[in-house]
Amino acid sequence: MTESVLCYIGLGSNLDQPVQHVQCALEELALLPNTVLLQHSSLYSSTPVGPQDQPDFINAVAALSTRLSPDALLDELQALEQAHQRVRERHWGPRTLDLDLLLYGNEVIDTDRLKVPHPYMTERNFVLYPLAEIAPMCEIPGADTLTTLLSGCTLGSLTKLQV
Ligand code: ROI
Repeated sequence: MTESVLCYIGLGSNLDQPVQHVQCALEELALLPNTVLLQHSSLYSSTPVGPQDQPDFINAVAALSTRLSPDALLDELQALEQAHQRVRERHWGPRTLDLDLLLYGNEVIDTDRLKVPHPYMTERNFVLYPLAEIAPMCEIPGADTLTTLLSGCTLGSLTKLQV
């Protein structure tokens, strides 16, 4: 077991009452072993990146303090996705719940199973804006500051929900 590490998780859902899936997943993250849910962003709706013939997504970002190793945390996240009946029908297609390990402290991880920082996080408005809401000064290893990244990333259709 490692020291406590500050992690950020990206949540996304666009099937079967996505707001409920994301809210429920936030509660489940708070129950993970050796982990504390510190904070989470508002929920946002966003048009899909990738194939457009799918519903809009609900997205959020959560901050965790965890003693789980990166792989153990990934195991827990994948178990939660499975518990939400996640099925991968097609690449970049719709999903009931997606839990992405965005950041694990300031570690850079590049294994077959896990890439941290999450490879696309620096270009996705549905990650950067919720992340900035809870951690405006957060550092992304190997990337520009969040402020700089945001200045190059349009808000587009991203809308904060009042839920
Ligand atoms: N698009 C949006 N807006 N939000 C997501 O969470 C999301 N997740 C994905 C793909 C299909 C790439 N597009 C997305 O995995």
